[in-house]
Amino acid sequence: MIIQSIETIPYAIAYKKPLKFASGMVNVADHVLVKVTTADGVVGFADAPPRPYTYGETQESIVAVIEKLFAPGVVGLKLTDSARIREILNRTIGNDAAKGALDIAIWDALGKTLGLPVHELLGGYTKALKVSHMLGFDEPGVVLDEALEMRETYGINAFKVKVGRSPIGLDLEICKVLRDGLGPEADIYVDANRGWTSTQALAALPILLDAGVSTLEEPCDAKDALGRREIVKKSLIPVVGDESVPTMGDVSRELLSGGCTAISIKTARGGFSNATRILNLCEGMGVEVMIGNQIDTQLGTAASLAFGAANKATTKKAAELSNYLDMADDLVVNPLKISNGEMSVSPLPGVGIELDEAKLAHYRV
Ligand code: MUC
Ligand code: MG
Repeated sequence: MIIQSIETIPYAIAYKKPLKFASGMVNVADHVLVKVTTADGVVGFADAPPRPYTYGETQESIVAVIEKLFAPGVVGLKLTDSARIREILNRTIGNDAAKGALDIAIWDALGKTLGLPVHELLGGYTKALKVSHMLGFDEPGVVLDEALEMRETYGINAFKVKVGRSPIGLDLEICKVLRDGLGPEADIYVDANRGWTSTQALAALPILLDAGVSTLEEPCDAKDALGRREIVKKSLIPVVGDESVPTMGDVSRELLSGGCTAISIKTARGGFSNATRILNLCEGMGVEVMIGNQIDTQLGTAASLAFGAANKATTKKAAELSNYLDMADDLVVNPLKISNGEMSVSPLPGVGIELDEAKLAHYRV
């Protein structure tokens, strides 16, 4: 149970197809694999995805913050010393992907030590989640074809559409094309990644409603507080906080100030421990949640799946679990599967992923 060492391994795996969105683009998974080894020889691991355009972290900063600031305090503690570990991590502001991977690696090691899957340790609500697919920027016909192919191949019928371009016409046209092409049953929702101004988002509201869009994520920057309040007041669909709400404090601030009415939970930000706190806060306030994707690898996706399946509130909406499909390769021995629009949890102890050490050696940088 004693944490003996913490290792950070930067690696890079290309994407077959880049994902473009209002705040940036991903064409390579330049992530950090975090390994926690206990005195009993158990190894837990997790993935940290840097998103500099969203949270300011880089591959180098993740390695540095874990090695210089977190590891010296955490090594020597027990896997179950969660309050002590949280105190050490929270002495550093931000760095939520670094904190998240360390937290998940510790949970993975705990699950393996106890011989139990993490989804059971966290609540064990169900064994499978409905999957939603994220559609990046492209021409309307290309976006529709991708959605139809995802439905045909994997049975997925929930789609998050990236919007946030200026002028807003192309974004809104894509929503209409998707609704016409996918029919009334498909769940279509949008994410502007702060790309629109509040005025643009307000102008988009009736058209989004007309296209049957179910939720509107980060329509403009949450720091535009009055604009966000106005959008929330006028919107007939939930306004979802994502990058504006990485911590519990952010969630309460945004909900209480009227900046959003629903919350995207991402285990990549702060890990299972942070996600559990945010989920409980939202449940207590009667706020809808969804499982988001930080453009995760299979390792990161398995963590989102374990957390989402563990709790009831995270099963209501389809979870964003499919971004890894666009990667040219991955680091796992037992790949994730999507069929009939669902992904099932692994019965293995911990997060349920077996790491391919040969591939890690090949892709490490
Ligand atoms: C999302 O939901 O915003 C894009 C940037 C990031 O950090 O996450 C993604 C997806
Ligand atoms: Mg988002």
